[in-house]
Amino acid sequence: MEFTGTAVENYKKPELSPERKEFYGRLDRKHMAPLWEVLAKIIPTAPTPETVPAFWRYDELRPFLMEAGGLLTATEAERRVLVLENPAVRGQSRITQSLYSGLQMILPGEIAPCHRHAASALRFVIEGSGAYTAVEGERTTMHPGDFILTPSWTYHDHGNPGGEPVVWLDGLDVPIVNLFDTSFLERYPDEAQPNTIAEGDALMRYGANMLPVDYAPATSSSPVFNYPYSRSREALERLYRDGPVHACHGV
Ligand code: 1HN
Repeated sequence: MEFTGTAVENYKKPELSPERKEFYGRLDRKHMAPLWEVLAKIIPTAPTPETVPAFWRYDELRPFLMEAGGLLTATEAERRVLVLENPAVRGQSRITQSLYSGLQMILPGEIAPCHRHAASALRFVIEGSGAYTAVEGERTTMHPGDFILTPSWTYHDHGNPGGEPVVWLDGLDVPIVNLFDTSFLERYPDEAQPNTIAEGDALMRYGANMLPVDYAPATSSSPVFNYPYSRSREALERLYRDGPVHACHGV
């Protein structure tokens, strides 16, 4: 798309005479403002992103995460997460204008209690195995590289019955949901939800190139909520071997 930007680019704010200034002052007291004073700012001739490129090194962040592990439990914190804040919008709990992100850790024996919220989450497992995320009655064990979804308004909790810390990257659409003033959360009455569905059920039922004959989706969310790295990796390696490999994107 090309920004020809004729109308607004040529737009100049009208002179600020004492008479006008006085008028704007009276508007201000009635919670009004003249558009011609802000038009160029609220609708520029080309996108002017507020957030900036930034880079977090896991090596540098990891010790802080471990320190947080010694300071408070996952239950106390509800979620033990260090939020990645874009340097240009500190304090707004966002990594880009539209996305929240953070590094979460769960230690052996811990439970991050069950809740659901309007925001949707995705997770990339970074380190450790043996912890699980449970979504709507089904657990999935986390391994590095796994991609896990918890769609909007699905009950989810995390637990670590294993022997090592497990760390993952969370991504949520919180800033988008907040933009519409529609963010809310509900806690499950117990710390963990009952484990009612066998592990791996969703992947077999909906992710094996088949669907149940009477399948009628209740929501627009994917019923598959774990994309195990072992499978993704196998597919990527095979595609890489067989080609074609895109010069830019690889496979
Ligand atoms: C949340 O529910 C999780 O379930 C992680 O692991 C991060 C950030 C904001 C709001 C809810 C989780 C979150 C969150």
